[in-house]
Amino acid sequence: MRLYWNVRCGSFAPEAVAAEAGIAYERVRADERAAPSGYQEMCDLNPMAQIPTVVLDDGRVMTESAALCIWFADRAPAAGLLPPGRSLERPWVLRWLLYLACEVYPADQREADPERYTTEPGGIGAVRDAASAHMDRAWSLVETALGEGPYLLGDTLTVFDIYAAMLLAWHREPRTQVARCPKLGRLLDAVMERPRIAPLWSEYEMSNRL
Ligand SMILES: N[C@@H](CCC(=O)N[C@@H](CS)C(=O)NCC(=O)O)C(=O)O
Repeated sequence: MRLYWNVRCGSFAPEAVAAEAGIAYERVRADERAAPSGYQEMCDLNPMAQIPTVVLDDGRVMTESAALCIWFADRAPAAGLLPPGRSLERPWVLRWLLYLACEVYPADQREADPERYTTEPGGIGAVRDAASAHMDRAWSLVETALGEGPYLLGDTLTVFDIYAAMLLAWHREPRTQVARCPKLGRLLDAVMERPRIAPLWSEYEMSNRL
């Protein structure tokens, strides 16, 4: 299996899940400037030209960060990163993971690159403002799902926590956000300090705004 990654990109979550689960694979950096050959290779394989891109052992190309997290967690059940099939915790973790993937990640993209989401140059500011407001509401909702913590399931780390920490670190003002949502702040600290995740966290330059 080969995974294309880049700093501050959505490959962080599946890579952190793989690190926690002890899954081995080949890594190729794909950066238009810093690693142009990896970038070109990734674009040739994946018409979406998005990171993460994974090439499976049978040659198929796999995308979608949340799907990769779920798949890696299922491959290593002993790591406990996703509750087992019939437990009620599983749909709970999947619900909030997919909420992040479907609502928060795209809002982050609209906020970061608003010009891609309107054909009206005068509307760029409005796209960014609406994305910021959407994201703030979404994070407040996620905060209400967190209990004693530090993770969604208490002391048990799951794919949700890793994904949430990644998106929080990308926030335009992560410290303002976690001041508003202290349970999310506790989750962020707990994830980035984990011994198997901390080296990836710095390689991905995730702390730039923290
Ligand atoms: N839905 C995809 C989104 C992936 C994505 O947009 N990745 C960004 C990096 S964080 C990217 O490659 N953007 C380049 C582009 O969209 O042109 C996922 O969850 O994996």
